Amino acid sequence: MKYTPKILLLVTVLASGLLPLTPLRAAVEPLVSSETKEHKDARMAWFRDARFGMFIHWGLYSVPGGYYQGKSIINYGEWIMNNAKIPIAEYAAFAPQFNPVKFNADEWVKIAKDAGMKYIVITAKHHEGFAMFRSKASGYNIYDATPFKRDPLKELAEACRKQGIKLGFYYSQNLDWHHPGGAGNKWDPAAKGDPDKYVDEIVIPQVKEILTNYGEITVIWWDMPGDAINKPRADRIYKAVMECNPNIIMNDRLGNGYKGDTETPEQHIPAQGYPGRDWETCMTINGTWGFKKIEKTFKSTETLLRNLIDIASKGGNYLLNVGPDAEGVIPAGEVQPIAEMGKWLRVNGEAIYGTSATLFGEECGALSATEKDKKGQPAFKPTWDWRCTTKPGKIYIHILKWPGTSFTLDTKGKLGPVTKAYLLADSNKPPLAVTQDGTKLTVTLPAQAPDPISSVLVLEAATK
Ligand code: FHN
Repeated sequence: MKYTPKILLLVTVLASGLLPLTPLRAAVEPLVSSETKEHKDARMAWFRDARFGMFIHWGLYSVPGGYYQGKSIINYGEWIMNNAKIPIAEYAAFAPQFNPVKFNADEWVKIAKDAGMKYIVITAKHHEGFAMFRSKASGYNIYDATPFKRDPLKELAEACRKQGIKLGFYYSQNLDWHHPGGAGNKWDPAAKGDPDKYVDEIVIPQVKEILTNYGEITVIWWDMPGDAINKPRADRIYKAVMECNPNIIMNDRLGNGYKGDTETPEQHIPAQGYPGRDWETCMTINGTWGFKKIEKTFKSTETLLRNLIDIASKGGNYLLNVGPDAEGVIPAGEVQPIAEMGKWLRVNGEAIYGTSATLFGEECGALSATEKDKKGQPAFKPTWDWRCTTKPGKIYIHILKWPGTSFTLDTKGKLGPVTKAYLLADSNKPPLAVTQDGTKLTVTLPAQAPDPISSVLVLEAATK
């Protein structure tokens, strides 16, 4: 067995009889080592309340929009430089063509707000290496290298502040196919360089720029960690972030053992969430993160709402992506379903925002006896009858499949006597008849569901 410093530390910590988990995290993330639970809870409070955010993938890739030399390139639009192995100089020639004159930060933020989203995370720099902000560290940025001559992140920060939306930045710290020393570009020799120089002269200065020039930035969203972000480099990046904003929420993708504050399942909803950890499922509305002209199929409002409800019922957040085009317009096919989500949330938001996870869990589905998942484990088969979220004194039953005139639930002894039951969508909220026989609870419902996708039944009761 090879005794790495981490294993030696673990052995020392266990042998010394100290609590292993906190010091271990502390050793990896030294600058938050002294954080108390109270401090962490206060730091995470807005995120836990938010439940729904907008991810924005916007970069130079919106110019080709998925096409290169007249051919449609498969896979995600923001990966076109890599998928088509476009040389650095040729790709950089998209910059003079990038003039998103229809970009309107107030409109983008309004779209998010009307959808019921509470925060935005936007790509400040994706793997292509192009900064979507005015950067002194690299001239390869939207202000200096395009005819646009504006800083969209500045405008977005201002609009978010005006409209009361939190703002976070995505930053690709490892993959950078443009700057020498960045990881991932094996097709153009011009990408060769010193990774330390790349981290010290591009990543750290740019991270400092985005965390200090735009007012309060609440999230730093790393992506695609890899070997190039070794321990000393990860430590230097982390230190820079903490110096700029020790209260920032950081995801789990910095690399080299940094667990961050949030788990980030991508394009899927974990069967049971992550009990004991904050988490956020990020997902596309269509088949790409960055804009692609060919993408015309979008998830339905029903699918997206069901996902949001499912995620909230497992204690997580939904970070739903939009990919604006080269003119700065969010495709209508993405705006329409999220606007519908907003309508539903205006009636039923009480059962999503600031809620905690289900009291039960079995309603989400079960492991299949026969089917296996990609890892060869029994596949999780979701069921879609109902979901549950809670707040002190209230249990919200999100009824996805209307059961007719009565809803029956085995409370498993997890709630006390129900003092009132009503439908959230019912403006007068007349009480519904309830019977409780041991752990069997029955609520009389109207024959028709108030909402075709999900209707929320509120039970007022103490939870055990
Ligand atoms: O490679 C990226 C991808 O382009 C996109 O940014 C997603 C969002 O989570 N993250 C990476 C893949 O995991």
